[in-house]
Amino acid sequence: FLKASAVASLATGVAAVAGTTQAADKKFTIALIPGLTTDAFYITMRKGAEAAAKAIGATLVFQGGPDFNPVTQVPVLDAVIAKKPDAILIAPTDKDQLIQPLKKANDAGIPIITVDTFIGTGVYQTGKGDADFPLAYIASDNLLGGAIAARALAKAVGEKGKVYVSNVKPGISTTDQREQGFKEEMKKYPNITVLETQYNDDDANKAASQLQAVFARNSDLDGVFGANLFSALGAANGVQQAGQTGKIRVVAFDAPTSIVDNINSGLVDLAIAQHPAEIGYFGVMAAYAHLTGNSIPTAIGTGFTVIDKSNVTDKNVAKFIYSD
Ligand code: T6T
Repeated sequence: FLKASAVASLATGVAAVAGTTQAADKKFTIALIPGLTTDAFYITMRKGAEAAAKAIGATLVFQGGPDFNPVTQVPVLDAVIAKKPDAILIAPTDKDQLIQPLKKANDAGIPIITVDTFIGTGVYQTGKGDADFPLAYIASDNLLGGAIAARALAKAVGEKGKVYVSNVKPGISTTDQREQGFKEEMKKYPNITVLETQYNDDDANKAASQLQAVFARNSDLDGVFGANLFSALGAANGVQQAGQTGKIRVVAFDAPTSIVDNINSGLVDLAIAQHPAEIGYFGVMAAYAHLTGNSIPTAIGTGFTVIDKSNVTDKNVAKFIYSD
């Protein structure tokens, strides 16, 4: 015979696994703090998060800074913590600088899940280090994305010549890993020289001027890898302004609507679309699972869709173009 208390705990256990106990009587508020609010990548992530929130009857709060910078993101985070949401999903804008600000949220008992970017090493719940407290990291495999970009650019330039990476700034987990994956893969192409990385602070105009400056110093420049949306758009604009469309080849990370025109015109060879809606969706669902007593995986990887001239009109591909 089971004692009454054991029956009660068994019942709780079953309900927790089914994830139904608290769902029925509590409407959760889940905050999503993007890297910046005006980026098509995060606008698309928000849509996925909203869809999940609607499905579980939760309220989604979307609040972020005007640029991709800890200086503007930390005050937003503090304001969100003060509102005591049930969980925070955040794309930390720096691997190190967001550790202490997020620890405050964790100490206040708010579960943290990082989406897109990570803090520390991105390996959570290990019991080691000062940045293992987030419950989960939900994102693209950015090392793999960098390697895909390298292979594509190597092919486009005929496996020889000079290329460089247009990147945001060091310290961002995603773009650091893309560059790392790109450079590792490029070691397989001994006839390709990878020039010094150009950092643009997420400013497409800066990325465009840098392209022209690198070309001025290297008239034999063959290609560029734009490691995120603004780096890629800017580098492509720079190629166009330099009158080098089709001569300096461009491989782009991210897929805003403007990328379609750039692919069709031959300015950009290929775009690696992330699945930001999926990241947002699983972010909210993982938070909900945790809040209703279920265990969740510490890492969830989402996929890529590689878009080029051959498939850009295919609706199963075009659906991965980001929302504006
Ligand atoms: O590439 C995305 C995101 O993955 C990265 O962390 C920051 O830049 C983007 O938001 C694109 O602008």
